[in-house]
Amino acid sequence: MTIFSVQSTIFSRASVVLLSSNGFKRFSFASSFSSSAVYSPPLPKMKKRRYPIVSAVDIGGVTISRNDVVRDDDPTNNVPDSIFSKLGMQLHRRDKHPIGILKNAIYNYFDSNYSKKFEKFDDLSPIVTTKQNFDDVLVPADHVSRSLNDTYYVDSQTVLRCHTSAHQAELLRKGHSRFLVTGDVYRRDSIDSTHYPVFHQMEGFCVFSPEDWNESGKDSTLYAAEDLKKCLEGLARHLFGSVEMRWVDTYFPFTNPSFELEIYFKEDWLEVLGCGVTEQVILKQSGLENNVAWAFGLGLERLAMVLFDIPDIRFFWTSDERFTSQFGKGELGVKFKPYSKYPPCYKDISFWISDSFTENNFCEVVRGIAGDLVEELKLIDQFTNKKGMTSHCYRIVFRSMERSLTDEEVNDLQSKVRDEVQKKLNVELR
Ligand code: FA5
Ligand code: MG
Repeated sequence: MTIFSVQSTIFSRASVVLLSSNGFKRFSFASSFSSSAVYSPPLPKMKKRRYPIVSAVDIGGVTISRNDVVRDDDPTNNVPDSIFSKLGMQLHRRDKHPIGILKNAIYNYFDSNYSKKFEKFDDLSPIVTTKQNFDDVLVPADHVSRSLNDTYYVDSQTVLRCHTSAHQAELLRKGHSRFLVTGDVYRRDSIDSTHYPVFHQMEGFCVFSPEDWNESGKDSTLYAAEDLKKCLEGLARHLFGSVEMRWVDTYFPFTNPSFELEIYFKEDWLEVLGCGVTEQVILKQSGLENNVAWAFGLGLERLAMVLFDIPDIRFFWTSDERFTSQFGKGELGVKFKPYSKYPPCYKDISFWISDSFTENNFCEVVRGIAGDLVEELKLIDQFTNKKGMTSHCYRIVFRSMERSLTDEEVNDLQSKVRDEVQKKLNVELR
């Protein structure tokens, strides 16, 4: 995990604004938007693995079939069946699921503190245009998040949204000025207990008019930034009571200034949200040039992990009753009781990488084979020999959350991983 973060945090943190006692023990997570790293060239399309899956899903009354999303004939398409199978699951719309319970608790906070002035959207389609996902929110043409390595493309102009910010501009244009958008978002990412290729975000957006800040005597940006922090600190207290948290300065293309909120969880700082004062250009595009606004994007799994004490992000996708039966509609204070932890099984794999090798591609190959049986994937050693060849050694941790894995099963998974990395990633096993 740490290895992956090193790459994707090159630029991000300028300073820790509000430090609590453990302030210097930092641990950061890969996150595509708070990154200014540049685009890497598209990779050749990988052959899809067949899954026994449903052929169509219904999202907000629109039917989406597998062929709409997984296209073997389009070289830009990089959506595997394992991802298609997550479309339409809508965990955030299930009142007894931790993600749905959390969404409703956040709704309650906004309803009671802002007298129901925030409009709520939770069934907007996750299939959006590159204009919505990137251009409308000022993501630069060379930003890393646009690459095929980071984002799932349906075709060259259509993606699975990688953040709920994809809906900001459209809702503003339609005249909405205070809203919450909840939805599933998709990212090619690393594998560990706090990252999953599908997760849920809630976007918040709030537009102010001159009369709002004039009275305060403050400059509009400062007014919005202070209001934003007050709102989110209040939300954190509403959800957690007292919890150790800190603000970190960061960068997003769509906000300035920009911040992240981190919560101390399981002896580390966990980034739970990004936010900031909206770039004026975005407001101007919707005819709101005399206004100022703030926006935030919450990572719902991360907040739910802290709230319900859920140790691994894969739990959200299990249908094991020992998990699902522990949560009930409106029950916020519940702490998850783990039903025995099954033993992990470690397997190492070493290979000479090629120029086109990326860790996200490797993660996707492993997930394609092992699904949720893979808990973590870590680079444990790397070196370059005299001929200039670079070797990577990864440790794969296999563990089921539901049962003990047999040696045979794990050996079989590992042998498939060895076969497929050679075929798909153009690497040479050592
Ligand atoms: C964004 O997605 C911005 N759109 C947030 C934003 C909105 C900023 C509006 C400003 C204004 P970021 O990439 O940092 O930012 O993701 C936001 C949150 O999603 C993170 O803080 C984290 O809680 C969660 N998150 C990111 N990647 C993953 C992942 N792979 N698995 C689970 N949660 C994740
Ligand atoms: Mg982030």
